[in-house]
Amino acid sequence: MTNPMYDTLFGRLKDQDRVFLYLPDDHVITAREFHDMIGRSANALHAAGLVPGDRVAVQATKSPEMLALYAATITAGMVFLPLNTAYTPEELSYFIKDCTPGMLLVDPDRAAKVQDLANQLGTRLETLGTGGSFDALAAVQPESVTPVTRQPDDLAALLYTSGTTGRSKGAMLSHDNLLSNAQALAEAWHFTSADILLHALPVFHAHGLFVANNTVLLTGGSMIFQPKFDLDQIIAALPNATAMMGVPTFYTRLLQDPRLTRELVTHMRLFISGSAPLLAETHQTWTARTGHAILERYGMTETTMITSNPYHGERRPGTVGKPLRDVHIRIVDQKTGAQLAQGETGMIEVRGPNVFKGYWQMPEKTAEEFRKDGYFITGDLGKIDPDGYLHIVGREKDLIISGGYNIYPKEIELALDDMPGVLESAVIGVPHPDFGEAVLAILVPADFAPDIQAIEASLAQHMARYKQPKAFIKMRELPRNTMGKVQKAALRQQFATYFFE
Ligand code: MLC
Ligand code: AMP
Repeated sequence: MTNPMYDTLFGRLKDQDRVFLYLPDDHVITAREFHDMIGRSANALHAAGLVPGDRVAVQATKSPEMLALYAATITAGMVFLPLNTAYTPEELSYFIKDCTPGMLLVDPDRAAKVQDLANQLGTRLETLGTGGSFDALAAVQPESVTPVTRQPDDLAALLYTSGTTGRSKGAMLSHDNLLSNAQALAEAWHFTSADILLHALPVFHAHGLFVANNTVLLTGGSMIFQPKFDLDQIIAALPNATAMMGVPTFYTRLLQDPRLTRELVTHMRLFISGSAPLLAETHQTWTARTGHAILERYGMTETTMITSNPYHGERRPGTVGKPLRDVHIRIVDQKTGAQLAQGETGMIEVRGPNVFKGYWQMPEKTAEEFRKDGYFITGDLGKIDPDGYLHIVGREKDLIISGGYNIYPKEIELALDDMPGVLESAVIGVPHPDFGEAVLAILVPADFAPDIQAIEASLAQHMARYKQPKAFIKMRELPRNTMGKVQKAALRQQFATYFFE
């Protein structure tokens, strides 16, 4: 084997004239054409002087070019580092400083905003997409490519996950991590070359990037590749697709549309949900409306997919199913690490070929999150029922999951505490009909009242839109326990029925 991911996933596109990507406006890209795009992009990375092991950081709109760059980076022996398109230049600067990429690629209309940053850090900046400088470089390269030799444990991707205490951590994922997971998922979900996956997720996270693309690439299917979740586009595409992967918001939004009927989805064989809890009620309503039981699965950036409900057999609402092939989970006492009896609730820990290689340049942080016997501590709380299904019952980590995006309250609290008129703040996630959870900020005013509009305007300058609180509340003081720690659980309970305008 020379390059595990090329050999198993990307190389097989070569010389095939079948459609690989169905794009808006009836455009298609065949497997052969896509392989040519990979070849040209990989050769462009080499021509730009990048060498194996270099990080290639990308903050760009979802497009076939971006997907080809993912495959090209790995084929060229480099490490793909996608970044949320919502990040502000200020947020971007942390990642670029931390991972020191050989190249940063952004959309042409974003280049002016990040040029200063690239200059300051001495990072090579290129633009990706129509009229982009990288596309121009790739266009003059040969399409034939020689994959750079890599070992299964070599890095393929670096994906940042936010830390509870502030600093984001880059999760290092190897060829083998990603391939073993693609193989387990393809088998568990019965993907074949006849599948057409409706792909409307972003490609800067594990769900849209690995779970969706790698499973299809491995099994030789094709994708209806949509730029983002758009209800009309999804409804239009469903009759031509066989499978869809989405976050719960996809399903709740579709359920609100009268066009979602049994007839619309007769061609579909599988609906998959993950990245955030799917309410049992959504599961049941979906089944009643469409005749399909949504298959819920559970994963993390650090581990890619861990458990899945069965393809054949009961897809149990409110559970995330059983461990995937070769993946082991256990429930332990949070403090002692001792394994708990079946049925008891505790920390979920996971071990297997899917588990990442550690956090980029953070050996101590990595050591803290692993047990000595190799189990990774997820930060999620769960229990296993008598039939072996995992139930996620909460999170030990202070994390909000809104529409499938992770938001760390600490990051927002630190920004709010610096605002004029704010003595202190607490940020919590409360139930939201569209996003599952939404960010609510509770402010304790100092000696003068904080100006909420000014705070919103200031946050908008520095912070991605999805992290910004959807509502603000003022309180005289925050509830604290005897140790002086803010009681977030009490706040979540108090505002559980908060009505978002
Ligand atoms: C958009 N907004 C959000 C938001 N998405 N706010 C909070 N949470 C979100 N997830 C903001 C917008 O900026 C906008 O601000 C307003 O909310 C309404 O936007 P919208 O047009 O309704 O949103 P839309 O663009 O349709 O996006 C919603 C979404 C999207 C759910 C389709 O967020 C999405 O694709 N989420 C998927 C995330 C994902 O892939 N997660 C996987 C992580 S991997 P304004 O300015 O209008 O107020 C992982 C591992 C695993 O977790 O297990 O899979
Ligand atoms: P991320 O770090 O973005 O990969 O987010 C991973 C987290 O998403 C997990 O630790 C869980 O808390 C959550 N998650 C993923 N899938 C599910 C699911 N099906 N149900 C509940 N939570 C989930």
